[in-house]
Amino acid sequence: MKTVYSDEHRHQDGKAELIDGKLMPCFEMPRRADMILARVKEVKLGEVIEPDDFGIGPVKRVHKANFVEFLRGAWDLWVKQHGAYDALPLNWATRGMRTIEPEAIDGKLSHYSFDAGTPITAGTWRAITAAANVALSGLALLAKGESGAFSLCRPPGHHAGSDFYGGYCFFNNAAVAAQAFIDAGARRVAVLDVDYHHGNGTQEIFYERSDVLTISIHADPKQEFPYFLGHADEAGAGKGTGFHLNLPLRWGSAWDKYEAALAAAMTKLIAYEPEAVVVSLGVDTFEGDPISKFRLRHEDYLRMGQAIAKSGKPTLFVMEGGYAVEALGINAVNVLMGYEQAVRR
Ligand code: FKS
Ligand code: ZN
Repeated sequence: MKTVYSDEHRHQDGKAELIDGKLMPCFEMPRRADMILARVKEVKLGEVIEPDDFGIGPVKRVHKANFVEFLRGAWDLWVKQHGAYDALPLNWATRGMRTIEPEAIDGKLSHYSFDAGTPITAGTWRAITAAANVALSGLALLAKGESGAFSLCRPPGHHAGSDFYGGYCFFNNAAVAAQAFIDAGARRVAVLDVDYHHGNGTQEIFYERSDVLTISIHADPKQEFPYFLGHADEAGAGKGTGFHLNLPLRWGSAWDKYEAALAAAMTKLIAYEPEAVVVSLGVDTFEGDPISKFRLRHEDYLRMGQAIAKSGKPTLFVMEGGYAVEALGINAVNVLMGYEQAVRR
């Protein structure tokens, strides 16, 4: 399997996030991608290629223009107001307040975000546009006939919605790729999100559509971030009714529970008969993950890849989360190797 990778991800290198009541060094760091790339090379997974530049057009197919322009200009506005250090929001609109976009940059950060863990830095724009290109270039490999491709995106994307960022995510790389499949003529695409956290952004973007089936297996939002979406009764709306599936699992879940959820996801996915599959690949389901509470082990990721291969459809793996940095390469690449073993059989 080929990997698409760009060094541009290094430009997203935030100093700190607010987590568990403390300002801590960012868990979402450049070294994550280094570890995964090193493992790709170590096991000789396949060629590593640079992305092409697709411009901002495909990003604007899933994100609103005002949101994209906010991200493009946010750092400069912040520096003018405060100086050249990372931008973090501090408060949010709640019930009974209004959603008018403020003029001041601090208010704009609050307006477009949903957490204080996602710093906008000097290099954020460079890194997020490159990550979208990495996703789109993976799709181009499938269009050329590959049965699988790996887009080693960083920063991740699945929490980013049509006009909001958060959870370390700015542009929804997987959603950009799924939409590009549709725009290239696919009638049905499925997005399967196996990150530990609910893919709230992906859900929001495609919630009222039947041409993109979205499925997320994740920690129950009653217990876990992002808390306010991801419950089992969210099944799509309007034309999209029946085309979204959430499979929340309780803290402490190990492979037995996970396997059952993944089997249910694959049954739904296969019945949909998509022309292609996009996997939001997070490996923060690992037992050693520092911010998560599932208990998957190294070998479970091989099984995960094998189960995903059952669709028989061209599959694009888009990197999302995973914070047990030393184990990240093994876990992410195990999914890809499990997939390849099953496809070749
Ligand atoms: C829990 C605090 C949680 C934010 C967690 C963000 C997770 C991001 C991710 C992504 F794939 F997007 F990177 N703080 N006490 O792993 O879902
Ligand atoms: Zn996650």
